[in-house]
Amino acid sequence: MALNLRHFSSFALAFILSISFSSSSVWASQREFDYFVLALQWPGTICAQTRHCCSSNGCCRSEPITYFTLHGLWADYDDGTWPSCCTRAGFDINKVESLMPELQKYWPSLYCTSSKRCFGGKGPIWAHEWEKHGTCSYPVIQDEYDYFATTLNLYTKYNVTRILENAGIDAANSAKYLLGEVVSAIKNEFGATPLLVCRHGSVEELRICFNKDFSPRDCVNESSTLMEDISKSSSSCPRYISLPTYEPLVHGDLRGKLVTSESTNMFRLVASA
Ligand code: U2P
Repeated sequence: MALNLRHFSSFALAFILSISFSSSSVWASQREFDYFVLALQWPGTICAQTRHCCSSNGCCRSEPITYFTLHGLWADYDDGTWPSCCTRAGFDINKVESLMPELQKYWPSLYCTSSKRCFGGKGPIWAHEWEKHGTCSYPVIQDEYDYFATTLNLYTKYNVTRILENAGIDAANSAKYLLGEVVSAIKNEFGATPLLVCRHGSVEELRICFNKDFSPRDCVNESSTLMEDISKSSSSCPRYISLPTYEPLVHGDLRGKLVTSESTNMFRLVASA
């Protein structure tokens, strides 16, 4: 029995060691990142392409979203590449339960298809972003909660929608803004050059970048040698760009809107009686 116990404890020890060794070797397999990209999406551009609705889709809310929403916080290399899926720490929604109201409001999926997870299967956008990018932001970001809390903090601290509004750049279907005007507005307030991604002249993404101590820094620019970044640089935007709005898509889950408009009508009826 004593022998068996000894065997069991050496087996347990070997097992624990192999787990910790394999997870640290995952860290070691991709070198530490250089800087952060905070990627924001413009729902007006993305929702205009969304063809159908689902309850988890931000495009299907009763009111159109007229502020930049979060895409993700990415750990990138200076050469324009990035590590991905660095550990096997799978997304656990329970760990971010307390952040849910903010995540739902500011970090909704704008697509109906669920997102790819690192080691098989699909999940919400948060699972994709944590597993693909968050697990690579060690040692600055320590765990899943830290990843989402840090991202929400940066998003709130550097309110890009407000910065643009203060510069007279608003969500509008007909207005066109000079690309240089948009870049300068961000640069003046944020202190570093952003990167814009456009689709047919509409802003699809706006990215701002940070050093590892979260001080603002310029995003990787067009001089990058990578095709991926060249196609995704501000050069994908024409000289004049827009921040369009959209009509919320209608689906079976729009009871919120019906209730609101019914109650508004009721209020009007009462008020006019
Ligand atoms: O641009 C297409 C997708 O590539 C990933 N990306 C892009 C630029 C960058 O600096 N870092 C980066 O990770 C993003 O992948 P996703 O998170 O969407 O899977 C981006 O959408």
